[in-house]
Amino acid sequence: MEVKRAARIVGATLALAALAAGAEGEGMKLERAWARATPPGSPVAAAYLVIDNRGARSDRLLSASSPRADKVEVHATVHDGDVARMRKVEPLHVGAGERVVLEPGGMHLMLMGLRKPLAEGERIPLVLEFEVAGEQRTEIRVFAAGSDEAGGNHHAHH
Ligand SMILES: [Cu+2]
Repeated sequence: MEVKRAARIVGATLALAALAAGAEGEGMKLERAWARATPPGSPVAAAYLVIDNRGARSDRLLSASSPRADKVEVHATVHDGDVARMRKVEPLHVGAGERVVLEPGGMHLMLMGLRKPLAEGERIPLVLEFEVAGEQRTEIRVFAAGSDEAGGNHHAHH
């Protein structure tokens, strides 16, 4: 009796673990990663994307990297009177079912120590390392300087 009950509990636990693993594997979606072209000599660029956690567990972005930059940080834009300042966000929390939108005027990825300028039409590899979802890869599409994602003009916060 006890053994049977234990077996049922183990079975249920394994089924749950399998469900969770499936959800983790497909849970984290990186969408619409983009950036603006940078002028020659610019050491930094901001990049934007949507992080959509469709998994059942909340997650944290532990690190970000790109072969085109020495380092990639998550920044928030904080308004201090008329001055917009940037603050490092570490780690970035992405709750279960939450969509975190990085967009001009708000949170962004900061590519620091650019190896060369971002040119319009390029696709820049980007790797995000999550605590639960693990390594997720995407590409940053580079639009003309002064563009928003739709290609129109937009006030830049940098
Ligand atoms: Cu920044």
